[in-house]
Formats: sequence, structure tokens, C-alpha cells
Amino acid sequence: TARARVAAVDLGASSGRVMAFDIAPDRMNFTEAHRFPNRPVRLGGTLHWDVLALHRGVLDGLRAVEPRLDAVGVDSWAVDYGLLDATGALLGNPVHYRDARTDGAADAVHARVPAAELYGVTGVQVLPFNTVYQLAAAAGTPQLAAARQLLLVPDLLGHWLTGARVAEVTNASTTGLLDARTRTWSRELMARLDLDPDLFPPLVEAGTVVGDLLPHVLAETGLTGPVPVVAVGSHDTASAVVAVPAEGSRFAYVATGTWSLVGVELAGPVLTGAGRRANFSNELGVDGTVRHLRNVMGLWLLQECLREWGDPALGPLLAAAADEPALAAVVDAGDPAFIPPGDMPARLAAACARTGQPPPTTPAAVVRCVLDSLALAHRRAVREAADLSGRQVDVVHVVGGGARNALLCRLTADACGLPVVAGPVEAAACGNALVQARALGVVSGGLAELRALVRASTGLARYEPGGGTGDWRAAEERLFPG
Ligand code: ADP
Ligand code: LRH
Repeated sequence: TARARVAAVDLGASSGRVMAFDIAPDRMNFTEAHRFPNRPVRLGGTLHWDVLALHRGVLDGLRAVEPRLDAVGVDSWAVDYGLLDATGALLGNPVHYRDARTDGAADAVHARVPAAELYGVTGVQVLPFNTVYQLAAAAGTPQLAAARQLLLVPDLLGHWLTGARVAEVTNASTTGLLDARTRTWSRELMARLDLDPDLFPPLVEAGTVVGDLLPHVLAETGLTGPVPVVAVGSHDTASAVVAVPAEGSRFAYVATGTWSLVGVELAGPVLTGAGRRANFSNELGVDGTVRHLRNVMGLWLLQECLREWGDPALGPLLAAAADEPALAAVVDAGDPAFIPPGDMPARLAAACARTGQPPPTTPAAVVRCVLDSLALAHRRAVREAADLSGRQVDVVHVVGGGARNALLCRLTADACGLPVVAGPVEAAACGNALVQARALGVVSGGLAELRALVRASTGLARYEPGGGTGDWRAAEERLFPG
């Protein structure tokens, strides 16, 4: 076929969207068919994802792109999962990675498999909510005892579309149970952690057709079958990095949305002690790549402030933040204290006070504190990614929702002392769609060819760094002495 029409389902922690793509070998166009909020629900003291609402959002989106589709792909945020019982029924709503159940779980796991050993196999940075720690927190629950299958969120939604049960490799690598070298489940780790290996479905690499839309899905969406569902880089960050419009390999990326994922793309994992101590991950990517990156708190810090303030308009706040003095106060955007939901302005003020800085008192100053802190974290992570991997970095690509935030892009360029190229905003959907188009044979080549197609099809903004990074160095030394 000369062109393909595909739907990319991209579920972020703040919203889900179904994007309709028309892809030809040298050009792609896309529109947003449907967007829906992704709002967690606290029930019985536990924070859940409303996964049935997400499934409904997917169906509504597919209905909006009828009558013809050549393929569908699903990506979402990482680490979270649903459990199925012996009949295939969902055992409760998936628990949100920000739920407090994982408090102390990492230590319990490390008491059985030391952190250094775990890292040597999986290459995954310690984040309290990694799937392996969530499963430790769930140990002994009737739900886990009744479970026969564990499906990560995009695989679960794919299962409801097709009936297939698979684990796509990029997202599986965020569980902390995959061997980063062989890209296969580590049965040894499962045995040592008393996890039933049969819970984990067979792995597939991105680009594999996993099944066709089920008859009742076709009926509900008005689509004409058969419509194949392609496993894409089902971890949103994997798909986003596919669509980083870089030329060559001397680039770093900042995939910014709820999180900032900051690092470089490599041909294989870096499983050194230095990488572990710097808390860098080796997330598996499309086409055998590895993302050597650090997970930084991201625009979550801003989202939670806005929620606390009753959701005022973002534009005027960002304009006011741009007029605030630079680097008046910064916080460590990697601090796990910011992970749970709840009064973020107060937590930011407390962090400033703890580090001897004047806490911001107006919303504009709080927003400036957040954006300065994110840019500072981007600076640290870009530099450390380059140092740890030996990769030369000439340009920083900012993709995802944060690419719309001109102040954040400019501050990131200044802090890194490197040009920033911003866009595409919908990078995850673009990478998702391109992997489908390649599986259908409409486009060919490797990531370089897919990235050229992104460059040809999307508008990008460029930010040159301001002169001198001395103030950023001083702020960094203030916050991270030594
Ligand atoms: P996720 O996929 O994690 O849900 P997104 O990539 O959709 O996140 O990014 C959402 C973020 O993008 C918002 O929290 C907001 O900070 C930022 N954003 C969205 N629209 C704008 C805008 N018009 N101007 C500046 N920032 C924006
Ligand atoms: C970004 C993301 C990130 C994970 C987090 C849980 O959406 O997938 O890569 O660390 O969500």
C-alpha cells in the first residue's frame, strides 16, 4: 500500500488521546480524533486508575476515526498493570503508581535481591513504584493469589481490543523484571522474589501484529474489519523517543509531560556502578535501542500546583512566571517527597526552606521555581547521561506537552548551554503511528528514516542558549553541594 490510515492511542497520566494518522512514505498528517481526561479515583484508601473509563475513551476515539483504519496501536505510561483471574476477568482496578502502598517495598525487595544485583540485571533506576516493588507490596493479598495473568496497562487495553495476551518489551523493561541485555524476562529474579513466572505473558517486540479488533469492538466502533492491532513501543516514552526529530546520534532528549525523561539513546545498556549510583535507567527502546535516562519529576509539579489553586488558566501564569527573577529558589526535582498527590505549593515551600532559600510566595513565583527547578534537573541529567555513556551531545530535543511551554524550553536551553529543538508535542502518538506504518510496509528503514519523516511533517521551534551558564552552576552547587 502507498499510504496508511492508523489510530494511535496514547494514554498519559493526565489525559488520553486517540490520534488519526495518514501516513505516506515521505509525509504524515494527523489530527486529534478524541481526548479524554485520565482522572485517578481514591477508593478504600487506595488510589486507582479508572481503567474502564480509559477503555471507553479508546472505543469513543476509534468510533471518531471510522469508517476505515489500517491498524491501531496503544501506548501508555509505564509500570502499572491489571491482574486477570482464571476466567480472564479483571481483578479490581489497577492501582496508581502514586499510591502509598509501595512505601518501604523497595527495601523489602532489596533485602532479598540487593539493589546492585538487581541493577546489574535490569538496569532500572530505583523508583518506589517500579512494578517489582508494587508486586512486593501486593504480596499475600487475595487479589494476587487469585491472579493468573498480569498485563501492563497498554497490553491490558490491547487485550480488550483483540483477546491477545502479550507483554510488549519496551514497557516490560520498566517492570524491573526484565534482563536488559537479553530483552527477556528474568526467571531467576522471579524465582528469588517468589513471583509466579506464569503471571507474565510472552514478550513481543514493537512492530509485531498481536491480533485483530474483536467483532464486538468493530460493532461498537463502526469500523470495518479486519483491523490489526500492532504492538508499538507501548511505553509512551519509547514511542516518544522514536519521534524525536534528531539527525544523527549526538543528541539528548527531554520527553516532558507529567514526567521529564532525560537522557541519550544507546545501542546497549550501561550497567555500571556509576550509572546505578547516579540513578540512571536503561529502558528498552524500539529497534533494539536503549534509553539511558533519568526520570525527573516533570510537569506533575506544575499540574499539582494548578489543582491546588483551582485550575487557573496556564497562559497568564506562565507569562507572569517569565517576569519573575531567575533562580530565586530551586528544589531537587528528583526528590521522592514530590511523588504523592497533595498540596504541592506547600511542599515546594518546605523544600526551599529546608535548603535555606526564600520560599516563593505568589503563584507566579511558585511556577518560576518549578520551571527553574525542572531546567536545572534537565541540565544535570543531560550532562550526566553524556558522561556516563560517553556520548557527545550537541542538541537537546524537547518533545511532549512541555514542548508547548516556551519558558521551560528557553530555560532548558540556558541551563544546558545547548540549543533546544522543541516538538513534536504529540511525540508519543507520532512514534506509535510510525511503528504501525512500518509494520504495514508503508514506510521502511530504521529510526533515522522515521525521524526524517517527523522532521518533514511537523513544525519545530528552536531555542538558542543565552550566554554563560554560571548562574545555573551556582544554583546547582547550592542545591547539590559536592
Ligand atoms: P502526559 O502524557 O504525561 O499526560 P502531556 O505530554 O500531555 O502529559 O503534557 C501535559 C503537560 O503539557 C501539562 O501538564 C502542561 O504543563 C503542558 N501543556 C499543555 N498545554 C500547554 C500549553 N498550551 N502551554 C504550556 N504548557 C502546556
Ligand atoms: C511517562 C512515564 C515514565 C514513567 C512514568 C510512570 O508517562 O511512562 O516514563 O517512569 O510514566
